[in-house]
Amino acid sequence: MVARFRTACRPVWVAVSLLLAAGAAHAQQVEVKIGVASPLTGGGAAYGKDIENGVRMAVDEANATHPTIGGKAVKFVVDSQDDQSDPRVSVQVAQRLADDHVAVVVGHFNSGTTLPASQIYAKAGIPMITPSATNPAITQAGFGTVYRVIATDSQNAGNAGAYAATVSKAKRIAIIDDRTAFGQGEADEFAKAVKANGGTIVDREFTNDKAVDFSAQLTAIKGHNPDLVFFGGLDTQAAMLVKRMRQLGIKAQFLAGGGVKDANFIKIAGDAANGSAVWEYGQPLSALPKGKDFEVKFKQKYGVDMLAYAPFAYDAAWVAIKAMQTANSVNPAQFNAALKSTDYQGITGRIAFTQTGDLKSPSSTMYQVKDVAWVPVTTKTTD
Ligand code: ABU
Repeated sequence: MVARFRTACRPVWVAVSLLLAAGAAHAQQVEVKIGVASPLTGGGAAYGKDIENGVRMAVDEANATHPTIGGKAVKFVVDSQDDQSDPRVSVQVAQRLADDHVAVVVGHFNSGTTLPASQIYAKAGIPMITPSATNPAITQAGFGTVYRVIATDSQNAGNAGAYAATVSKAKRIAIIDDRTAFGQGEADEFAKAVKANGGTIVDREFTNDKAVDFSAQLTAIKGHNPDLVFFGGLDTQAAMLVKRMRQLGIKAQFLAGGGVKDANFIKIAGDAANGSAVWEYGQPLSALPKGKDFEVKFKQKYGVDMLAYAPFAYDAAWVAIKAMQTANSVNPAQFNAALKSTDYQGITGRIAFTQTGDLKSPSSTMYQVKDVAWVPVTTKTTD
């Protein structure tokens, strides 16, 4: 009788045991928040979504491996916040992410939002990895928690300035910038490099990042008869600017820095896009072993083409996850040391940090529009 009872009950006990085991494992699973801070509304929203998508892709891949850290099952969760590209909002967002106890933040997109937000993360002891904010000052504060997986504007716009003064042999260079921390900063770095390479700047103008009419500045620039015009600012304004240049009969070479090399620029500038040149951070994805695969996977997952900084955001998220795994801890105070000694082969290339959190071997590439497409011209890597 007893034997019959035990036999009949065995499947039930097995099922109960499995449920209890699953419940215990589930109870032990730790949720680790990965903060993402970028513009999800306003003019920079496409960039912000691109960054968020890059992070989500890394997080989904990491979760699919059923990671264990510190002896506990871990589930990474994205905590995405909209900073609206506004430095004041970025401070509120940073405080919200700190209050949410995120382990790390990937962001912000803009240099102008990253600069104030980085102070809040540093105070909270939360590592921050920007995939896109390139003003050199971001890492110069020496917080010890701030990282950047992309070249700076002293490297990228510096290359642009050296190119303009030497390779392009422009004799009369004019500059216009959008007065943001990024645009003005990169125009400053460009100007510095032009002068260091013996070039001549004949005019420097500025606008703001909301402007849609550049007639006044371009009329002034035209009066100086430049053979090259550099713009410090982002894709949409760059496109409107080059369009207006051609309407006003300015035949000078158009050159820009980062944040311009994308489909949006070509779409808005139309025929005026042809011949435009930019220096953009990193190596061409087509030249990187896993670059093409990333682009395809991104399109399959989200149904849209990646814009510009998704691969950097994806790499930033993986760098953070790997640091937690190396330190065997999701506590920022513990894994920040592992972040400092990162040596990771990402989609965008090798990621290893200097003392201040910048890339040890940053690259940047010049592209030019030919037949309605961006074509890589040359890549420079600093070792
Ligand atoms: N570096 C490209 C644009 C983002 C920023 O630095 O503001």
